[in-house]
Amino acid sequence: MTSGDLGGTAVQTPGPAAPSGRRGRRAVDVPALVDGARAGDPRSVARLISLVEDASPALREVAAALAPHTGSARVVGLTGSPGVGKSTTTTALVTALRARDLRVGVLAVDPSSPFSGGALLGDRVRMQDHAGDRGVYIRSMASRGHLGGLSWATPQALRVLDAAGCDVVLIETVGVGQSELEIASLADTTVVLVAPGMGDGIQAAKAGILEIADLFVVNKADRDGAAQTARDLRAMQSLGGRHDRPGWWRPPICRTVASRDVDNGIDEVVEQLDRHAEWLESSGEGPRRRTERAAREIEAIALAGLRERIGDVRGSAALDALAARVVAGQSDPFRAADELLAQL
Ligand SMILES: Nc1nc2c(ncn2[C@@H]2O[C@H](COP(=O)(O)OP(=O)(O)OP(=O)(O)O)[C@@H](O)[C@H]2O)c(=O)[nH]1
Ligand SMILES: [Mg+2]
Repeated sequence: MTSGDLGGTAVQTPGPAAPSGRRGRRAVDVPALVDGARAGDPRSVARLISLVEDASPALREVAAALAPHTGSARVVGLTGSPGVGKSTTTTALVTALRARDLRVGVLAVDPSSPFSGGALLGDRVRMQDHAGDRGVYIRSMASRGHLGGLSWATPQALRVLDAAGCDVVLIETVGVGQSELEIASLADTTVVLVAPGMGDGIQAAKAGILEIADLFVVNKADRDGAAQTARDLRAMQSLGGRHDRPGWWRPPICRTVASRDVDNGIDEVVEQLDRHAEWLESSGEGPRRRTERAAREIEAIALAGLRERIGDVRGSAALDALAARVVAGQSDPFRAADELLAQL
């Protein structure tokens, strides 16, 4: 399935089987799409995300058209081990944020996520709570590019949702390898989910996840050991970290039963998210994170461009000539690389 099955407002994900090249040839009216997105038209949002995801020739025009309308969305990343309850918590958060009349975008960046066609029918059904609600956009993204990580297109999709007037964008990504570090670089607030009895706390400490969390959620608090897991986290926090700096944010630990409709602890999570947002602005950390995020985006795009040009160079006469000089001992690989870069 695609997330489009979820209802009118779920944003269609292009299937991997879509013929390549088709989109590039279709004429794109970028200003009309941006106007549509800003007016809350889900199809325009979907089309814009497809354009950025597919690195369409219109990508630059899209980025330029979106830029003046971005910068107001709060980006909340949710990460954690497979099955910890990220999608369930995301769904509950959407409900809570909608109750406050906020517009919400959801990006699920993980092939195994129910949003992107995973096996967990239960979650798909729950997400239908939000079908037909024009204040919610749901989009799953293939983690192309980095293995298991956030695709490079994710920040661009974020910009689309931002320009489309989302007050909050939730990004779900499974906590494996690099992805949680990447999510931390994308998000204003990073929520790390753990569950009792999964040894998550200890794994989190090992993987450096304690450092990236702005908020811990011990989900599945209906299970034995939730209090112990919260205590473990607290104990590990007391060992030190960046939150020890004076005036710094100390990540709170919330307990949730995200699968429950009521009394699920989600309101407390929303409150802590608000508190963190306030702290981000009052401490100056928010603007710093946003600037760092933009710098990473620029860097990624520049490096991709560079890689493309280097690809053009591969097998070229210029590279062959430099290689011959290195082989002959007339140059060294560092100098040759400098010369190659100078030619790009
Ligand atoms: N008992 C209990 N089960 C829960 C709770 N939250 C989620 N679950 C269940 O845990 C399972 C996994 O939940 P998901 O929300 O799909 O977990 P996830 O982290 O998104 O999983 P992946 O995207 O596959 O990594 C589902 O069967 C949920 O119904 C909870 O608070 N308590
Ligand atoms: Mg999930």
